[in-house]
Amino acid sequence: MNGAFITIEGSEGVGKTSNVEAMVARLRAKGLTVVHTREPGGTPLAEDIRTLLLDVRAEPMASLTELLLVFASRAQHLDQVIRPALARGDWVVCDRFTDATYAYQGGGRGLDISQIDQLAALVHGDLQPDLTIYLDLAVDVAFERIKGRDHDRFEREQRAFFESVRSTYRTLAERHQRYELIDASQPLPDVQQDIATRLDAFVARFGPRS
Ligand code: Z5A
Repeated sequence: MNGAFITIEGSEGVGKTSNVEAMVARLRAKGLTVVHTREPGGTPLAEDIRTLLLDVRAEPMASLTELLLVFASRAQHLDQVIRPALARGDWVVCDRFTDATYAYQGGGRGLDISQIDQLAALVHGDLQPDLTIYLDLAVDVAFERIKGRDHDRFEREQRAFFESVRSTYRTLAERHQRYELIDASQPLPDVQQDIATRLDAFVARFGPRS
């Protein structure tokens, strides 16, 4: 595989959507072919699974059901989009990947990390992102940013859930060298500049591979 695999992560409301387009545009301006995609979702079938995951319904979803749906969506996305793109030498920018599963299903829901490890090994083996841009923001500030909008099934969770999500992400950021932790409490132009600096350094390091 020749292309780079870049993910953007963070809890709800940290500004992923507000920043990912600028990241993709910056890479394209360098002449790179970039596939911009997201999880859960990224293919029609995987987007249907996303709808199942996000919709609020009367029947509560068991945490294990949630975990399996996340990985079912990911298996489809890898097969149809991510692996073919990387094999072509394209760069992939993905809004969330398996780190979100460690943060939400592991940290938030309290599922056993070894179950997530096993499913990750089954679904993507040793394929890991080359770079992860992690937007870090206090939960209270994130809540304030999203307060006017319709809340999906995850966004209805309580503060303790999101504190656990953030704390898991911060642990991952300490553990993995591929992480770039961005202070998402800065004004948006500063966040974008910070990301651009890290992205440029990564492109210089990773370079176009033959
Ligand atoms: N999920 C999971 O459980 N397990 C998994 O493995 C995966 C996902 C892959 C959907 O993800 C849900 O899936 C997610 C976890 C679960 N649930 N939650 N929560 P998603 O990524 O589609 O959903 P999201 O996290 O809610 O993302 P979002 O709606 O796109 O929010 P965001 O991208 O982080 O924020 P934003 O929309 O860019 O910004 C929010 C507001 O803040 C907006 O008004 C902006 O204008 C404003 N903003 C942004 N940046 C700033 C700054 N710097 N200053 C001030 N205001 C700002």
